[in-house]
Amino acid sequence: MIAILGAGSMGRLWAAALPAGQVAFVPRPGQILEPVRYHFCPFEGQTRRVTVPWLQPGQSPDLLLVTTKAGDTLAALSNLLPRLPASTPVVLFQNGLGCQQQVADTWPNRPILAASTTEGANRPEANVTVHAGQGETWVGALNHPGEAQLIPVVQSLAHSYLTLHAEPDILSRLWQKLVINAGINAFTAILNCPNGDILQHPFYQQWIDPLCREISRLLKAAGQPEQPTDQLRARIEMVAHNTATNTSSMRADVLAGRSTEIDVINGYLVRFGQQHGIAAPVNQMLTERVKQLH
Ligand code: KPL
Repeated sequence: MIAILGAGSMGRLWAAALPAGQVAFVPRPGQILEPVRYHFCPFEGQTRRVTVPWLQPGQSPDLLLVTTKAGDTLAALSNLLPRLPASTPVVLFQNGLGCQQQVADTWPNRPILAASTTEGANRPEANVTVHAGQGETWVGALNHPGEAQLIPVVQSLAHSYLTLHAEPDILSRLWQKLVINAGINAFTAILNCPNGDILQHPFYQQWIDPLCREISRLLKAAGQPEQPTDQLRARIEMVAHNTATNTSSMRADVLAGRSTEIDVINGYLVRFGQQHGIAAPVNQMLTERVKQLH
């Protein structure tokens, strides 16, 4: 049994992609225990109905996928983990950086792993989940106990129809994704436009090079492969171009009146810079501007 903590778009995508009967959502305290029912629109093929039960008291999953928002993760796990065996592997699907290290530091003896995914899913209506973009998922260990669990975890997730890889350097993957999100998400939220539209906007054109210069210095300080400003900009723009009509997760959060993940994206880069004596005023400015939208 695979338990999923977080019944948002990503949690519902995995619940639909794994074999029926092998998945359950983890209820929040006090939650009504009616199964979760929704229509699932796969990337290709026909819409189908999915029913996912809740994990019952006393049931012990073989694996826990955590698909909560970064800001909710530590509190949700603090509630749940005391009730799970210390050997249950935990796979974190959060965006950005910061939250994963917090979890690994809080539970150093549990097998903690992280996933970085390019799968896209959204919920145009409460009971509809759309697999909007077909991608790939990389899973890697964040701590020593996680390393021993990497292959069994990947094998059990490989029963889904999604494409999965074991990643020996998951931190690098997370940094690479952070760079893309740091260069797209805040701009789309501030400018209130789809990903591709930022490219022509004077605000984006004014700040993208200074932003990439900051990110380039921060990557170096993080021990990541050095990437010059123009290469970073080219990568960001390629993704913005390939996802031109998408509403970014951050813009979607702002439009829905939810809090955004700015603190684990550009906000993380600001804090990382402070720890390493690197000024990050453009990341700071983007963080502040997005927070004003909350
Ligand atoms: O990951 C994304 C997000 O919206 O969070 C991008 C790559 C920007 C695609 O929309």
